[in-house]
Amino acid sequence: KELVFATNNAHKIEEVADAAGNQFKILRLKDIHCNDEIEETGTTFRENASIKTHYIFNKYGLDCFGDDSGLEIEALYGEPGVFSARYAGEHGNHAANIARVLDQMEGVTNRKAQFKTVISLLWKGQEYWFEGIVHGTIHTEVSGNLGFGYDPIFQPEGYPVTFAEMSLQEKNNISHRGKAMAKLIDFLKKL
Ligand code: ITT
Repeated sequence: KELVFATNNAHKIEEVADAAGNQFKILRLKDIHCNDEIEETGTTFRENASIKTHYIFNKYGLDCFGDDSGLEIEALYGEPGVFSARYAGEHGNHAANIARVLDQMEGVTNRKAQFKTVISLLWKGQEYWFEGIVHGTIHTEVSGNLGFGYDPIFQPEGYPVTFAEMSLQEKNNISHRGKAMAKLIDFLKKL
């Protein structure tokens, strides 16, 4: 099975390729010669995941899946949420996004947060969704330099380290994306 993964995020590609193993072949946007930035105008992860897959299907007619994800912090009423990639303004400026979160969380005792991923799959004209959540807490400073995005300030429940201090495989075993991917793969295997 061949599937296009509708993302421009190289870290997501790495994690997803690892989660998929050799069970199906993932094509990157550059493999189908697509350099487009897909505009995310939705207000939920589900809507944005759907926007990504519909864009690719409408333009190329290919089966594909897309991942929309983000960090939801309880004390910030679910922010940054769908704005995770552009919380400090500029899309994908992870250092600035982390700085803004740490700033907002200064002096806040409730450090609870969750990462969430919603995957949209467009398969033979039908859409399916798969979700994954991991609970954890927000650190008061960065630790670790692996992973991407908010990984250096997110400590998953039950572990003594942040996602940025875990190998890709360790993170995939417990992460929001790892869980959503496991559901997607399970579904694809049954087709
Ligand atoms: P695509 O839309 O092209 O897939 P993106 O980076 O814009 O890539 P999102 O719109 O889903 O992806 O934004 C997700 C943001 O949430 C991402 O840029 C990170 O800041 C954060 N994020 C998502 N998953 C994460 C993870 O596993 N670890 C750390 N931060 C994550």
